[in-house]
Amino acid sequence: MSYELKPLPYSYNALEPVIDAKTVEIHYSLHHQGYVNNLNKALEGSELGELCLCQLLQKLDEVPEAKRTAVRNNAGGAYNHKLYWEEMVPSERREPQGCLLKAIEEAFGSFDAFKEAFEAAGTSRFGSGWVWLVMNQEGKLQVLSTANQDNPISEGYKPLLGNDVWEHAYYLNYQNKRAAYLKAWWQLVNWEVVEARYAKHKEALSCPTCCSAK
Ligand code: MN3
Repeated sequence: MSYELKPLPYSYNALEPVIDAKTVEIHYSLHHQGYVNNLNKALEGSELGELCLCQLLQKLDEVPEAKRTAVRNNAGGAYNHKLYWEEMVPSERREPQGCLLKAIEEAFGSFDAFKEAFEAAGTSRFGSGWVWLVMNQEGKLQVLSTANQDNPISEGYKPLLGNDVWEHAYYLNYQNKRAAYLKAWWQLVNWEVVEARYAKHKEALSCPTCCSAK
């Protein structure tokens, strides 16, 4: 069994003007596809390939040492980008509502304060990585960032929203202005998707959205 790249849920130019079509095309068809290909290569002939991406990332310590780094990087890359494409799409609403909004206000004081914390964590991530809104094991919300293609799920958190702060995500348009990309990116977030993730994780507090992640 092998992992597959799911079709992008919109056209390459659907995220313009915040993210240009060329960036989306390269990001999806070369970077994301590359992680999927390299994961399949790393797991060739291994039973681990039966696991969904999220299970794989939760069981990194069970991956044979010789393959662990390749699996960590490429299963992470495959899963992170899947979450990323799915949580963006033009939608009418630019703010969370309901239970998620309440939880954000409880954790950060306000939606604006949350955005500030998220942007600050993304800006200060040194080198390549991701910034996340996660749910911790007590069901509370936190902002954190991870290096490279690490996903918070490997540390017991549930990812609700993640922004890619690798230069490949923004460099054509924003060059070295990562903070400007992080600020503009709010225009793309589909809060309905984030709310659905939150509801699912809240309900299950165990293995979440992930099992459809192949
Ligand atoms: Mn990327």
